Amino acid sequence: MTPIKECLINKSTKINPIWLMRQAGRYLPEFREIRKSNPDFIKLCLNHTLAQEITLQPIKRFGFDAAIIFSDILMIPYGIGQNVEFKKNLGPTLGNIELKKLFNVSKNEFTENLSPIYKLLTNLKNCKEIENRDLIGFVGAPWTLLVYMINKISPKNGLQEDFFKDEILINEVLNLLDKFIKIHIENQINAGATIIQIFDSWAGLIQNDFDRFLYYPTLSLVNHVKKLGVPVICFPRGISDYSKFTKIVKPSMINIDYNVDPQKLIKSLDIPIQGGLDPKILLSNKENLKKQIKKYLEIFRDHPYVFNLGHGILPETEIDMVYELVEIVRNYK
Ligand code: 1CP
Repeated sequence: MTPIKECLINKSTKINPIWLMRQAGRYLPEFREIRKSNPDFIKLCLNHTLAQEITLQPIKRFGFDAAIIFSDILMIPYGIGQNVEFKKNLGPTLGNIELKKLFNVSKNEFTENLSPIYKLLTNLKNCKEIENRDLIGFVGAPWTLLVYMINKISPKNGLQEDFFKDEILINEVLNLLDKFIKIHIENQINAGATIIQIFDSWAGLIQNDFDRFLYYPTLSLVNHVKKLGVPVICFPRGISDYSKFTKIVKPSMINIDYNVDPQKLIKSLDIPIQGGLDPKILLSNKENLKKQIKKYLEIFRDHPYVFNLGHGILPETEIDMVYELVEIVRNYK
């Protein structure tokens, strides 16, 4: 059994399990090298040979306990026919939504559009590097995908003023997302994903209607994954009440963000926990890194815990600090 699976069933693990969000990405020189000659990001995600190489890069270097496939949460809007582009220094830009067109996309067409992702999983499943490791498939949560689809650019500077103006559009897009996210989950599991992570990176932007935007849409996905017999990890970044979220949504494991006080949280959570460390700590120094890592490992000493970050690893992170992090986590007893 893999270390993460042991943790999920509450067994004590021989080693402290570890993987990092966004481990297959821009902080790795070997990734940047591939990226240089592949300026079209969507095309790169659909190149299963290169995507496989990128997925395995962090495994070969650091021996993490899980490989997360190199793909993107925005492959779903792409798969249902919304234009998605990644412009340098601008992040993603999405095209207008033509609801009629999106509603006409069939399950087969969507699956065909994203077929290289499933091929990637099928091929990875048989790689020797994946032996005794989990293969993580993922999706964006409905809210976070809704945000990108309607806002059309990253909401890092806030949502567009008229974001909520078209109620009908919002409801229709949420319905579409529930359908196609489930298909994408099912296809990834059929192709070999052993865990699904749901990224709700912009959950912190929700101010009202938590049932409509956060709890029920996520619960619907979590139940779907569980029905397919695979564990599901939720990452509702930036919400104020992880305890309430966990009670309603009941994921197999919860990934906490770096604003959560782990000491307080542990008292109110009885499911396995992942993550927490602020990725900015990796930009400081080794002494501070050790101190901060130990804080999490000590607090979660008697709680099923997978070491990870409180958000994705930053592109400017030095490789040396990642080696140090892995060593500290692996040697901690
Ligand atoms: O070279 C480049 O500029 C591409 C950078 C890049 C990479 C490496 C993007 C663009 N996506 C990815 C891969 C990616 N995205 C993975 C691969 C597997 C891994 O984790 O190693 C995953 C899981 C994602 C998920 C993702 N994409 C999220 C959720 C997690 C998070 O970090 O919050 C989000 C919000 C996205 C959208 C996205 N894709 C890329 C960028 C730069 C962004 C964020 C844009 C923004 O700031 O709004």
